[in-house]
Amino acid sequence: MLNPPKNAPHWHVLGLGSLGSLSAYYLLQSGFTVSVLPRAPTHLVARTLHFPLPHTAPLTLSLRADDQGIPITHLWLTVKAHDTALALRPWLPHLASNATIVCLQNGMGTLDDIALPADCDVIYASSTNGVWRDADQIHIAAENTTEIGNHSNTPPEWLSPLQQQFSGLHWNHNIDTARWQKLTVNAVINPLTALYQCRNGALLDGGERERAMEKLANEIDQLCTLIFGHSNWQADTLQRSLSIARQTARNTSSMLADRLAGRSTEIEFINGFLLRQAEKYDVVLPFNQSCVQRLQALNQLSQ
Ligand code: KPL
Repeated sequence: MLNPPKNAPHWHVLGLGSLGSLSAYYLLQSGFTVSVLPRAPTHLVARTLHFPLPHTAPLTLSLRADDQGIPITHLWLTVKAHDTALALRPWLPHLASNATIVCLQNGMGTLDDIALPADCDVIYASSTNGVWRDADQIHIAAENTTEIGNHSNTPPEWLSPLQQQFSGLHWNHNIDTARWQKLTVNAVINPLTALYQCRNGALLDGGERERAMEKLANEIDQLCTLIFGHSNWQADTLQRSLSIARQTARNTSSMLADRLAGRSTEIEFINGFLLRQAEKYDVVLPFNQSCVQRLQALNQLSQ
């Protein structure tokens, strides 16, 4: 572990799923102090997590939420898209007016209806790391890249020490494009892995599953071309999805993991978000719609 950087912020992590746990681990390894926010301020948690990282011996990490007096100046937000409003609400009064919020979640539109402090700085992050959690065990199936940024060219000071531990973490001032690219890949891989109940790599069957990927991707490219224009959207959603499915072949997608655990999935904020955009542009995405409906039905069964 490194020495704490000068004037290092204290980080609060909300959402100890796979990426949240891994982020907390990297923040601690970079020398920052970290607290985990429990789901309700009155509810203290202590978690022990196991990280069989490729470069280190397995290790156990304890995180505490024992400093509730500290205002939240730096929040690492990794709750599931559909849990965001509920998980964040009790902490809103504790957020500093100029808080930095790093939002590392699948999906889009998660903060739309939340009254964040007016001066807070929302930084989005988008990761293609293949990570999953099984009880307190974190499994890293693929260390890829994580783009992080707002619209500024200058990264915050805390990024540099973090980058030394968080492999593949890059500042990207054009984060919107990165987020759309991630969203579209998630919209192809996640619902299909959840419906076929297969790992990412098993979508690459040269047959029915790949044809389903193509149908989703074509509809999505049709929509994104309308939103961004031909010159700004490369219409390569299928190629990017095939490539990520190959790179994360052994991974259980987050949507399949939710489904297997009997939890609600993020479908409303991934393909559901795309359907809401499609409505605004007066287009229909029939195959996306049918995947959303099938997953919504499964969400209802899990409630
Ligand atoms: O983001 C992912 C997810 O599972 O949510 C991918 C990149 C598809 C890796 O599994």
